[in-house]
Amino acid sequence: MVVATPNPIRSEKIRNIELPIIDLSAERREVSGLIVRACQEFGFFKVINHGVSQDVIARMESQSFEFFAKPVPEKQLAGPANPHGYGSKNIGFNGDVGEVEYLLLSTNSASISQMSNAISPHDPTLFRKFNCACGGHLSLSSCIDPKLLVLDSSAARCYVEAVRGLACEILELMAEGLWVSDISVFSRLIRAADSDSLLRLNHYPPLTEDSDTSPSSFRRIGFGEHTDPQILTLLRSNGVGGLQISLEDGVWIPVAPDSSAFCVNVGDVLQAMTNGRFVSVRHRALANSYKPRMSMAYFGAPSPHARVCSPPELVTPQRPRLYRTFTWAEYKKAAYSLRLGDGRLNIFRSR
Ligand code: GA4
Repeated sequence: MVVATPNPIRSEKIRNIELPIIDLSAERREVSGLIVRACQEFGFFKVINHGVSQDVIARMESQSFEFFAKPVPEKQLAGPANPHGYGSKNIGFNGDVGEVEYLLLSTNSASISQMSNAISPHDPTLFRKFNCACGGHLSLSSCIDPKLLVLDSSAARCYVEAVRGLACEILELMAEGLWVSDISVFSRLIRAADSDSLLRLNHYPPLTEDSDTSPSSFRRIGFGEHTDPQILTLLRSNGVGGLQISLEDGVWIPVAPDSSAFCVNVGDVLQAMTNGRFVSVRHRALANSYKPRMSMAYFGAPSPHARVCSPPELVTPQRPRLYRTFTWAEYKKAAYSLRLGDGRLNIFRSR
């Protein structure tokens, strides 16, 4: 007879495995094969030679540090985190907390402009910075309305343009590597003008002089374990570690920090669209006790009414359809009604 242990304490193990590092400047066919393999085995990989200008990244990061260094009332000018704005410790609607403060933004222009104002209200130099900051990364269409120039010149606007481009490129490489004939089947969803993509700036502060210094305070959960609901996440962090992934319950793999790479991970929607070939893997972030960790995550998402279903090549008699068709709005509603660490995709499994 199995006797249940009251309040079992989940033991945790750390396993040191290096995530695949994929050089995007290598031969296309080879790159797409490596990406597919990484998404099947780890759901996570790093990309180098990714083409996002270090200048655009550095400007975004320094503005993020500037923002989080402000007094709380000023940060609150960005509005509450739900749906988009500044949050501290509380994550989502259902009581999840972490040692993190963050700025959550929709990547459409109106929301980015709101943040630009919160970061650098009335910065008269923004207009001048327009050309040098964006280099070749800003598309002509985003420059059309002169009223938007100051906003478009912001670091956030340039950063989002650049990472969206990179995410689309990676999604197309995935489709090619999976031998799906419609190679924009995934990328088209985040290219849509009303895509629900997000930019999230996370600041994990170090312990301060008056912090509790008991041993347990040195293993602080910055952002608890979860999977990302969207299609694809591109995460860039400063040189401070903290990200861990879990391929097996209770076993954590630390991801070595690398400020010149992007860490890419499969979200729930991509797991569903690949009919389970790619895995949306649980991960978490620990806060470093001594150094601030800053991460900038782009979550590429479909538009609310986009239908999520696998392309025909990925459904075969040997691999029948795993998930029913759903809209992103339906999925998001389910995600927000659950706790951070809850599994969500199971609700959408085909019978
Ligand atoms: C995890 C990924 C993104 O950070 C996020 C998070 C969102 C939030 O912080 O508001 C969620 C979380 C994330 C998944 C489950 C729900 C929603 C908190 C939460 C408890 C912005 C997202 O899209 O989903």
